[in-house]
Amino acid sequence: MTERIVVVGAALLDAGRLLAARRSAPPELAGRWELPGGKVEEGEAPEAALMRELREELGVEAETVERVPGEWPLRPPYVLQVWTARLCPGSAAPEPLQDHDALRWLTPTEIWDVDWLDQDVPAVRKTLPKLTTGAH
Ligand code: 9L3
Ligand code: MG
Repeated sequence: MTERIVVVGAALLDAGRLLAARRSAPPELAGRWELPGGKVEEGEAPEAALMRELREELGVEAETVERVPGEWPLRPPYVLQVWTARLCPGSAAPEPLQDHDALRWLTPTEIWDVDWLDQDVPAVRKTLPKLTTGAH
């Protein structure tokens, strides 16, 4: 039986822009851009995991808005699930505290200016309509 481990990613939206984070590790992923997040821990709800990851990695308080439908394969046994999210009122601005060395808020026309991880591309594509309609 193959164990399946969910990795959660955030499409963090603010003022019609999407936050992209550049990974600093591991070496094979460093320099590529991703939707920030990480592995769901045992017994943890996916949305709680995402809030925890955003706090640890970016120093922000955020809340999920809705699941981006779909699930994308990562290196087995991992699969990627994505939620749109927004900063809570009073949250600090995101900073690359851990695992990232740069952040960018991308407008819809800038979305493909960064070198997204291959595995994040379908999720980013699916998130794009939520940006252009301003719904978040
Ligand atoms: N991963 C891919 N896309 C993402 C995220 C958050 C993670 N948007 C991949 C990279 C790692 C694995 O999932 O191989 C676990 O992620 P992390 O815990 O290193 O962030
Ligand atoms: Mg991570």
